[in-house]
Amino acid sequence: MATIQERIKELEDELRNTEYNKATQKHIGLLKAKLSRLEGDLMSQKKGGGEGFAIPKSGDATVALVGFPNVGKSSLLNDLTDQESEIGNFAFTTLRAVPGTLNYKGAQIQILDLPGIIENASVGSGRGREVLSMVRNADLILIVIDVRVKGVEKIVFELQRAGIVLNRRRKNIGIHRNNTGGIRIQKPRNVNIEEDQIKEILNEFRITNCDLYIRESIDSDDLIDFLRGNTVYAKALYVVNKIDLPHSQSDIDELSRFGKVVKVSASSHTGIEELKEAIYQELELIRVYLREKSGEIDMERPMVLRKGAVVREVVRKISREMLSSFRYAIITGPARKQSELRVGLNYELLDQDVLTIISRN
Ligand SMILES: Nc1nc2c(ncn2[C@@H]2O[C@H](COP(=O)(O)OP(=O)(O)OP(=O)(O)O)[C@@H](O)[C@H]2O)c(=O)[nH]1
Ligand SMILES: [Mg+2]
Repeated sequence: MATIQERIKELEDELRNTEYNKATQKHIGLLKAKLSRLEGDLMSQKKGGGEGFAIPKSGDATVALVGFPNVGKSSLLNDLTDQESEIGNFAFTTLRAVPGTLNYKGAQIQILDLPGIIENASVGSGRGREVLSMVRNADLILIVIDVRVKGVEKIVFELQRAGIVLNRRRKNIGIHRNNTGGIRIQKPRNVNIEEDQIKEILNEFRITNCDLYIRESIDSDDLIDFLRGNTVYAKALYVVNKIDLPHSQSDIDELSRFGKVVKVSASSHTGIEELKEAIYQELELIRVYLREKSGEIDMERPMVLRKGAVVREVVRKISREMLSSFRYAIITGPARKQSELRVGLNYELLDQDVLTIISRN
């Protein structure tokens, strides 16, 4: 009997050789489901080894540099942070994770330089599994590309195989497994996937009795990512490096179908400020300033939070006692129309809000 690896290889070959169109759409969905399930089996066989490089997260957010070897990841780390990571004109110069800190607009952003990944990284090639387990925990992924080298879809594919889905969001799907009763599906009318295909995919994951609740429009990839479990949905920026070298503009244009593209040259330091700004934007961080009792505002050291954060998070960061004695907060700031806003703990903050916290004592 073929080993799991051999079956994975066969499926990959078939996937590669199947052109995507209306007629093959369903078949491709099924191939992907099979592949995903087999990879799950392979991962659980190979316990251990996927532990990462034990770099603790630090700062306000973590960004991982991912790409083929020799594309300039370490050069970029050195440009973005005060850290020095070794640079070499050959593959696999970097052999472990090297962290650095980017200070930008008051935020401290941890940047992780990682060893290059190659095809089959997700199933163990190179230090692939360690690298990918670091990537899983990042808040943003920079896919670094050498402007002369094609094949970014291979990187995206390896990430997906490792359960890291880029620039898509988790869909609202629920499942309740039963012991009998077959498969029951509830779905809205506009779902981009037919009932028999859903059943085939469920079967592939060895689910024969369940209630499946699909609460919005999904495609087969969404369903597979859901059933696979442990999928992380990450944001990614595509960083095209070495644009100082001769290249084809149309190759760069093609990349925009994957996501936002930033062009840089690490060695001649071009595009680096734009990259910092793009990282900051993509992380959706907001800065909140605190007004002290004296009335002074510390403009140098904002508190950096995620977009959507509420007053409670600020208060909690200050101290637990503050949280229990909290009465209300006063907000002012460039994003506010009213001059002074009196709010409670669940009020959402905006970038550059100035907060005065009023406590009971
Ligand atoms: N021309 C040019 N060369 C660059 C640029 N950035 C990096 N390089 C060169 O590309 C080679 C690889 O750079 P690294 O930063 O070591 O690449 P890496 O992606 O970290 O490589 P690995 O650690 O092996 O995965 C070195 O010779 C760099 O000097 C650039 O913007 N332009
Ligand atoms: Mg390197």
